[in-house]
Amino acid sequence: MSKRALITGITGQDGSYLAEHLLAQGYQVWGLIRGQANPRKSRISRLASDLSFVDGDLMDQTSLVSALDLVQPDEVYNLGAISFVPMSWQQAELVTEINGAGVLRMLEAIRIVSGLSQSRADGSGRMRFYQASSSEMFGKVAETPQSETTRFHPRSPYGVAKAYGHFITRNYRESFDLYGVSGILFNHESPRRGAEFVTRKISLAVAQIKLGLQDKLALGNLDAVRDWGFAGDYVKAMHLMLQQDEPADYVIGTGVMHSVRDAVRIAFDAVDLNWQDYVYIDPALVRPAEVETLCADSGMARAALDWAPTVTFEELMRMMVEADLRQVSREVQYGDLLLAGNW
Ligand code: NAP
Ligand code: G4F
Repeated sequence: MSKRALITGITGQDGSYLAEHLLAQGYQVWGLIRGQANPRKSRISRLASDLSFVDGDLMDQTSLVSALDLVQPDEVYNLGAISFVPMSWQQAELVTEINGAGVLRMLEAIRIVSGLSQSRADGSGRMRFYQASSSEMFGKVAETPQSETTRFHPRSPYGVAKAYGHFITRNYRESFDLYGVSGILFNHESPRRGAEFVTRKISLAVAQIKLGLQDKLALGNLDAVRDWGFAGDYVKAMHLMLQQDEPADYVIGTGVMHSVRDAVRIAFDAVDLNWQDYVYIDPALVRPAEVETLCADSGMARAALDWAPTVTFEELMRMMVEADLRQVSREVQYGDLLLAGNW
C-alpha cells in the first residue's frame, strides 16, 4: 500500500517541489486548497498531474478536520503560511492567526481525527506531522552559526508566529506523544520563488533589464546576509525528517553566508552587466527591524538524516536568472502580459 500525504501550502514554492518528490517516491498526495477559485491551483496541477485536492483553510478548524477525515494521511506537511516577512508588519493579526494559531488547529485536527486518546497509543499507524519552522525565529542571532539549541529572538510578527507554531508542535509531541517535528529551514529559493522575495526580485529584474524591458532595480538593505539554498534540496529533508523512528527538530541550511549585494552581483554578472549601473536603494524597502545575518549549523541533519545541499549559491542565482530569461522572452514572444507567477 502506498503512503498518503496531505500538504498544506500546495500552491507555494515548497508545496510544488514536495509534491513532485513524494509522487516520485510512490506516495498518494493531496494538496489542501483554500479559496473559491484559487488561481494557483491550475499551476500546480500542470506540474503534478497525479495530485489530488481537498478544500480547506488554516483559519477554519472544521475544514481541517474534514480534510484529514477524507484523506486519512500517513503524513501531514504543514507548509501553508503567509510567508512574506514585511506583510507581517502590515497584517500582524492575520499572520499570527494563519502562521501561529493555524498550526494549533492542524494539531487539534490530527488529534480529533486520530481519536483523542489514540495519539497516546503505541505509535504505529499514527499520523506524522511536519511543521515548516523558519530561521527567521533566530532573528537577532544569539550565536553564529545557528543550531537546534540556539535561542530564538524573532524580529518580526512573522518570526514570533513561527516561534509559536514551533513550540506548540513540540508541546503536542511532549504532551500527547504526537509524532510532530519542526524543520527549521533557512532561506531556500528556486525559479518557482515568489517574485516578492529578494532573490527572485533580482533574477526577474536582471532578465527584464537584459531584454530592455526595465531600467532600474530598487532594493532595500544590501548588507543583509542570508544562508540561501535550493528549495528542491530542502523538501527532501522534510520527507527524511518524517521517516525517522523518533521525532526531532532539525536545522536545514548550507552553512554558507552571502549578502544581498553578492546576490545582485552574481545575477548581473550572469548576463554581463554591471549591477552598479542599475541598482538603487529605496529606503521604503528597509524593514522596521531587520534580521542582519543568518547561517545554519546543519550538523544534526547531516549526521542523522544523511542530508546535504547539492546546489551552491552561485549556481542557484544563475539557475534563476536563466529561468527568468527564458520566461520573459517567451512572454515577449507571445505578447502576453508579464506573469511573474508563471512556472
Ligand atoms: P509560499 O510560496 O509563500 O507558499 C505559501 C503557501 O501557503 C501557499 O500555498 C498559500 O496558498 C498557502 N496559504 C496561505 N494562507 C493559507 C491559509 N489560510 N490556509 C492554507 N494555506 C494557506 O511559501 P514557501 O516558500 O513555499 O514556504 C513554505 C512554508 O515554509 C511556509 O510556511 C514558510 O513560512 C516556510 N518557510 C519558508 C522558507 C523559504 O525560504 N522559502 C524558509 C523557512 C520557512 P494560497 O495559494 O491559497 O495563497
Ligand atoms: O527574500 P526575503 O524577503 O526573505 P526573508 O525576509 O529572509 O524571509 C524568507 O526566509 C525566511 C527564512 O529565514 C522564511 F521564513 C520566510 O518565509 C521567507 O521565505 O529578504 C531577504 C533579505 C532581507 O534581509 C531583506 O531586508 O533581503 C533584504 N532585502 C533587501 N532588499 C530585500 C529587498 N528583501 C525583499 N523581499 N525585497 C527587497 O527589495
